Amino acid sequence: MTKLKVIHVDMDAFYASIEQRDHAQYRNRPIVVGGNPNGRGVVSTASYEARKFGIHSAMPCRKAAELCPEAIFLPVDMDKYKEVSREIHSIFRAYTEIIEPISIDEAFLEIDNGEAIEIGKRIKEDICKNLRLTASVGVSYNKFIAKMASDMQKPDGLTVITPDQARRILPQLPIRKIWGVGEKTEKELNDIGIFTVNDLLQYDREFLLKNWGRRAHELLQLCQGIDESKVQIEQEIKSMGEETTLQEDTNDICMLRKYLKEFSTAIGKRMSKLGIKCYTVTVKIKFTDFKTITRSTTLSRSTSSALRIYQYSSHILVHRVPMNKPIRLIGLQVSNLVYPDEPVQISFL
Ligand code: TTP
Ligand code: MG
Repeated sequence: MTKLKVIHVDMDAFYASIEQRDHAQYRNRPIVVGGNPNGRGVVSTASYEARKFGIHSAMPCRKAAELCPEAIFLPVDMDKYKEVSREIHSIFRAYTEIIEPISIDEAFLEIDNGEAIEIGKRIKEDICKNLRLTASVGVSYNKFIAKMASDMQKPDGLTVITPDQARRILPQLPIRKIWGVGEKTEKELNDIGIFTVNDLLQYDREFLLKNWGRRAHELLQLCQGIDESKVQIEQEIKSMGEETTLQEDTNDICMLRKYLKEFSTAIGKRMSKLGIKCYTVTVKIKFTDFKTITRSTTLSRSTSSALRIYQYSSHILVHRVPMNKPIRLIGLQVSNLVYPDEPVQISFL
């Protein structure tokens, strides 16, 4: 029998809940954390009371203030939220060492003793009792389904999904719910008539594989509830990266730079969420003849800035990648990572 061994924990309205916990006057009120109603900032998160007005993360604060004039805007207090994040991790460590942090308020845990459901419950209780906060927890047989589960009964939910249940739930889901399907992929799939997971499963598989290659394979796996990725403990995250096989082999610098920009934005966002910075930026290129090269730059100061990562990678592309044959794949990776609590590393440059 497939074991339920993965737990996904995601705190509810994390920054806003901490502020409501620490200031009684904000409880049951629409709270927006990030920026201010007149400033140019965007919403980091909003309390569930504020979400009823349609306010959500990444929305301009000005718009949030229009939607809910009585909303209370609070500045981001990152040091405090990081401290709470550390406290949550020490609760996790009471149950397992296999913890993969995904962001400041989200992590996967692997439980091998067959008690994942019980441990999921206890983690929620510990968080509630010790930190006076709520978490939504998903328990399942792999990471993808566990993450889907934790999202199903937010806030304060505990959702268990067995393989049988996954097989029943998945086909009805909009394709956007599948890991890795963002706005762009959703549109591409919609354009060929795929709106739900079932649509994809019923689609001409050969066509998908021929046109989308590995991406289609991965998508088909997830749509069938298959995800073999491991819960990766923190120390093992030594780098992060993005890459893509191009629709057509090319030497078009503008297009290649556009990919680097996209990758930098995604990587920068992920690093910021984890509070990680990097020293090394690497561009990977596979040419039309499958010859692969990597070219790296090591910075004198660590960064998590998408713009800086883009500038360095773009410089590598323009000055250090020969353009004598078309390029088939482009990738960007950051490594030499610095974690939030580590003393600042002395650069070897
Ligand atoms: P999320 O877990 O995405 O959001 P949340 O915890 O506020 O709400 P939910 O109950 O839906 O999980 O993100 C965790 C924190 O990360 C969030 O409280 C604020 C921060 N964050 C940003 O600063 N910007 C963003 O765009 C997002 C999505 C999150
Ligand atoms: Mg959350």
